[in-house]
Amino acid sequence: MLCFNFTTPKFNRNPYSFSMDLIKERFKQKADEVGAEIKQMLKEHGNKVIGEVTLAQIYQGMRGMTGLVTETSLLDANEGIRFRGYSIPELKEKLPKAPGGDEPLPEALFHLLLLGELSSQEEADLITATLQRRSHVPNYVFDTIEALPVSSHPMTMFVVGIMALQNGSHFAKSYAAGMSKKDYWDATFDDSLDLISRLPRIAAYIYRRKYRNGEHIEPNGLLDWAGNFAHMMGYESEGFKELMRLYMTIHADHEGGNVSAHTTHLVGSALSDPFLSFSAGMNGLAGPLHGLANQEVIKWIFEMREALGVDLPSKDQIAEYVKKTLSEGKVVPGYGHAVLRKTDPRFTAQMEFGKKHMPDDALVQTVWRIYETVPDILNGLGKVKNPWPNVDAHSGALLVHYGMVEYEFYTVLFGVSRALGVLASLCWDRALAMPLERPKSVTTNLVKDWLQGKDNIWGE
Ligand code: CMX
Repeated sequence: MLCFNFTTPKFNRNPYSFSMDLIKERFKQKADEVGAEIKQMLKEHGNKVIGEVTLAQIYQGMRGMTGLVTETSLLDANEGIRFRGYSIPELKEKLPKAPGGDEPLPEALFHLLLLGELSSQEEADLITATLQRRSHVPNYVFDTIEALPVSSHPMTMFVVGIMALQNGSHFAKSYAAGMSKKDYWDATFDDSLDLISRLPRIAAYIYRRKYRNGEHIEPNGLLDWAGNFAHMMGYESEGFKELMRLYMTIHADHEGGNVSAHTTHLVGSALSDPFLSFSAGMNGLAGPLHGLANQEVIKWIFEMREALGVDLPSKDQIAEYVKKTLSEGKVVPGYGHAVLRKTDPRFTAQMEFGKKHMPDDALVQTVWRIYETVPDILNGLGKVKNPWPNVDAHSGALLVHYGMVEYEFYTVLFGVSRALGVLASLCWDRALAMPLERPKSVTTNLVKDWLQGKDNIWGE
């Protein structure tokens, strides 16, 4: 448990910087402990074999191939995600909340991901205040976004905004000035905090530029990170703020192998600074098989409702439409997963939110009917390994309920949240001095030679 003593003379700064200094110190202490354990573990067990790699795996997206260490979360195929050992229902209960709110504060999740410890309310509030304090976005970042056509996809604007921020990277500046390896983690930590503080401002700017005639809303320094994000986008209801707190918490991390997390880690392994690494991860999130699926889901539901001419299609109508989608050689967005083999608990958490706040909403009910219909159909195809819904199957309908109908923006929301997980992981990568990632690849000709029994084919 962290302890904050504002009168300690060691830190003659404002209390918020003081608290982050303590969190930073605690992080470094933990990372040093874990680093020493790993060193010893590798000395004793470094040659132990973890699994085998099949030919199918190297051709088929490395499914199930353990090849990474990510400290912040772990995904079980049947149970779903655990953040530092805590399931989503446990986090909903244990993480601090905003005043009067029921949903967890994402900044408290960040504390957990970073330190592996639940935060007190006071600690969460101090992180909120720190993020507020660091949230200034220089004008040239907005100017850079403005240089793009307003028709650009919001994810393109988001990545461009992140890249414009890179000019302020502590890591890049310190590296250029000859920073020692032992200080990499420190500059990564500062860049990560700056990014997390500023992303909501950039995202809200993009939203208001593209969908609200460029009428921007100043931040409210009294609100929590997600609440302020909702406010800057122009959503003032407590319901939407609560949704943003839940949304930002459950989308934050999904262990290390998913495209956005793995890309951030991979690019970071070249010592690209957190801005370069995170923006690379966001380019991966913008793919329709990953984060863009959230826009695809609601687009698909809107198209279905329009084609059928009803607000709440029956299960039979949904089944017909699903079959049509499949017959056109398309996937059913929001269903399936590379690792999960059951309903995603992130879907369930959103379903519970829907039942509590908007049980009679026709679009939300449509999502539930799709859930009752699609798994059987996908199962019937005989090839889909996971017929159950993932996180993206539900999120759009909740957003539409509060008036956010601009579904092209949805992946940006996912991206703001994902920063919490992948940047906490990047801090760990640097603190544990993770090396350049560089797996071996082969050619099909080499594989064919190997199958014909040629010796010494892998260059051993
Ligand atoms: N609809 C139709 N077909 C599907 C399907 C779906 N929802 N999910 C999987 N399949 C198909 C695959 O396309 C594949 O078909 P082919 O053999 O013809 O190529 C077959 O079933 C086997 O695929 P799989 O092993 O079950 O799934 P993968 O691990 O290869 O892919 C995923 C996982 C998520 C890309 C896939 O399920 C999919 O495309 N889902 C729809 C898109 C989606 O919702 N993505 C979001 C995932 C969560 C996130 O990252 O945000």
